[in-house]
Amino acid sequence: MAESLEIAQPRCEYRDNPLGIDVAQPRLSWQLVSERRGARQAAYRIAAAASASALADDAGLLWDSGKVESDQSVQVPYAGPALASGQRVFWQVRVWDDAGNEAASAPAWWEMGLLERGEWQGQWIGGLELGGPFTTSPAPFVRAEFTLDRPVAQARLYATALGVYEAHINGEKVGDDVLTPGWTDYAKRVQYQVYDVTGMLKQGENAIGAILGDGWYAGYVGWRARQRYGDTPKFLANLVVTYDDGSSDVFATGDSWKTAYGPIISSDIQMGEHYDARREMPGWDTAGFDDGKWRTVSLFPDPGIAFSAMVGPTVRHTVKLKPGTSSHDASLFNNPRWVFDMGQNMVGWLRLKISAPAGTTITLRHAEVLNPDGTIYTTNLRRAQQTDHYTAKGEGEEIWEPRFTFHGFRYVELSGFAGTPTDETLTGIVLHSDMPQTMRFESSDPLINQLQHNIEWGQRGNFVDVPTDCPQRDERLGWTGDAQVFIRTAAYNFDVSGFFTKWTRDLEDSQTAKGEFPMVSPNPGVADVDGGPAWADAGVICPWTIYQCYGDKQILIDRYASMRRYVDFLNQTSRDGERNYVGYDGWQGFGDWLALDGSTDRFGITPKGLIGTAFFSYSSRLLSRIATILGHHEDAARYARYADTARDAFQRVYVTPGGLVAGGTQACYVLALYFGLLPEAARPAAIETLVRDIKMRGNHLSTGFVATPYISRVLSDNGKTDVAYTLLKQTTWPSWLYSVTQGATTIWERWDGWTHDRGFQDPGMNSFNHYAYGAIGAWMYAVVAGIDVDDEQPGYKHIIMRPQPGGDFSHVAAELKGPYGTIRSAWKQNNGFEWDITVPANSSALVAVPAAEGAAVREGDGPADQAEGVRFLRHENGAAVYEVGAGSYHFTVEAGA
Ligand code: RAM
Repeated sequence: MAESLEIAQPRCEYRDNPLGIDVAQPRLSWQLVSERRGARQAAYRIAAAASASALADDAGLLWDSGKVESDQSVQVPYAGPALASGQRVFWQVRVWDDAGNEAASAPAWWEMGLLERGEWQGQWIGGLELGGPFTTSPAPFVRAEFTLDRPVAQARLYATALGVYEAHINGEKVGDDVLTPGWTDYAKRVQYQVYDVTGMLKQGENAIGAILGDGWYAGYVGWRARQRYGDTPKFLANLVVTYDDGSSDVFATGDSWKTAYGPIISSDIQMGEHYDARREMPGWDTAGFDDGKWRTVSLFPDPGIAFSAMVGPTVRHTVKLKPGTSSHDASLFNNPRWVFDMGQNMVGWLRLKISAPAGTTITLRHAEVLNPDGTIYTTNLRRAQQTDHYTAKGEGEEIWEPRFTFHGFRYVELSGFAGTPTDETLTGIVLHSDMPQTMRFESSDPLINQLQHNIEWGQRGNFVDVPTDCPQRDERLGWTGDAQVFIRTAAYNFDVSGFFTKWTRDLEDSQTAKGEFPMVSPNPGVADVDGGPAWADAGVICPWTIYQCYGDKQILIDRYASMRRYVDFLNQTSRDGERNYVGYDGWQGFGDWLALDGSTDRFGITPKGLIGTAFFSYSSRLLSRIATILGHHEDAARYARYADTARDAFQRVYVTPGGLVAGGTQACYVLALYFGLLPEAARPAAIETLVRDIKMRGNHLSTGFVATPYISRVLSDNGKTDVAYTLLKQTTWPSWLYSVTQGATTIWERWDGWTHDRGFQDPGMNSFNHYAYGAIGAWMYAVVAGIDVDDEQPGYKHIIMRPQPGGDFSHVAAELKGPYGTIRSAWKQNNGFEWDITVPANSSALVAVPAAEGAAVREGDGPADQAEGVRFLRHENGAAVYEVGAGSYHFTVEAGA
């Protein structure tokens, strides 16, 4: 393949062959695969057709881009005629590279969803009983039968719920998604799913049904009562059947459907599920089932909200885990309790396999940690029960798992089981939004590798249709601050493009008329409206980060109006650029949340006005850049002015002429430096003061949620990489590795979640799976491994590869599957420095090889500056800097050079 060209990964709207999208001009992307140095795309041609055969014949096309001389291979918008609901488009791209090679992608397709709300037929249906603010009701089953009298060519199920649903056809669950349709602000919008169910239907009698759960709509959300959006779950489905003869029928939910309550006695995301297998209704989802005792469903008026096709991935089972050690506690007479260790703080549930007499109820309680006596510690769950009960039917081996709940846990207590559990009794089922994993980071330090593992698992467990703070206690909310803090790291580890495209829309849905972004989104009315500094700023930072990491301009266009409304709100409620000034009567914010900076409360002692003014300047600065990118030049000037005014206010109010920053915490210096808020002359003193504070604390940080993501970068960007490494490698708290040394398998909410002398921190706020502090990941990948974006050519079109070795690592290897292909950076350091990199075809990189001025840098077996595809630029900050085209390179610098 060496010199040749291949085209891989034809994708549409970030997905492979997406079924059911509602973007009018879907964006198409592909990757060039070539090992030739400098390989670039010279031109492309996209052909799109209404059928696979038309595409193959290249005749009667829907759209032909023609040969376009361009190197754009990511997010090229479809520009053919408007597309209709349900229309499938087959497409293929042909590419010419700069050496005249030519290749085509495999044919791919996308299919449109139901584009107009009016195209949905039928009515919202549900069960007969309502729960109350504190009482659950059983899960309704709904069903209908229908006859197909002609051969079926194609069938699609379009389905959604207010609540959560599991659809069934002819005895089988439709698709492999769970917790559909996901969580949005149900007062404004609901997502729907589309399934190809052609193979599930048969000529003759057919049955369709669904099981409905309370989900986020009617169940407990946050720490408030149930029923945040509505009192009972509701289901709407359209089964569109197209026959061989081209005619079609729609079978929709409505008054011909029947309902009954079955084995799911109660089901709630936070509380857990109770399933009584004796109440199963075998065959309820097959034709011919006797539903004589079922009642006609309840019909509900249409809420008049927007319907949206899925943008991000749905939630699925991704990994199975087997418990390791178990311990047996017979203290309860006749009711032994077994405690199992899953070996991993995970999110999902357990699959139970047992044989027990009818009526035996097995209880599974889930917890993240153990008490010193080996029992499970559940105090930090607050009100969330995360307890499942299974009542056996007594018919031999029974296998069960819950449907409409999830638990955050590592340990599980099994009780009510008379026998002795075996290896087969429990299986951990991990679930989360099924984002492709994109990062691999490995180093010579096992503790750092475990930290990386913990960051990844924190993301798995907390990306369940929305980015949540934690997955276990009675919270599990889309905290905007947490998401903002972690998004940069998240976008390395997994492909979160679709996930955040969806959630930034949620953010806009939850924006107030005044322009405030809330502290949680979706906002089920659990918290005040203005999220405050660093929380509300998610509304600007998150779209910007998706643009940086995926080159997605559309997200900036789509969110632009809401970002403007927000920054205008900041401006209107500021005083001469100062925000959250003394006397401001709005929300002051969460401060540097959970900082251990000497304060005794969780808000930290960093002045809130300082944080507010700093973020006002930062968000205005980002918006000004966004306005420039989108060509809104007047806006760009206006928001740059806001950013300057806030910076001036910051200096006026908080900075002394000698470069001291009021408040004096690490956070004060970190924000001032990272956001560029200091006069140039004051920077060196500020950096020294920050370093002095770190040293004075015995090489510990004192920052909380807000400043921690930036502290290492501030250090390494200002000649203090060694100090950043000292912090990274610190194993006593507060530090990233402290929890690792305590056996953590996810990131803790608090630096001191558990300590030898004090035991557990305040149980009211002590999660062991909170991704926020995992934000160190971005620094490890960008600075330790040396893979970073270039804002001028985002989405890794141009990569900044600038590793800054240190911290006694002898090797570090990272791989990132970016929009152009896999970027690699692997360095070794013992006698000299060796560095292997790969720059994907059709991208390029700035490569900074750590080397003293004048040192001989080699690439392959010759001097680097003479190597093919390598151009020397300059020597700066202890590195020889080159510009390279696509390809794999091997750089070496001799020891002592
Ligand atoms: C807690 C959440 C979250 C944080 C807020 C301020 O309740 O868990 O992490 O952002 O408070």
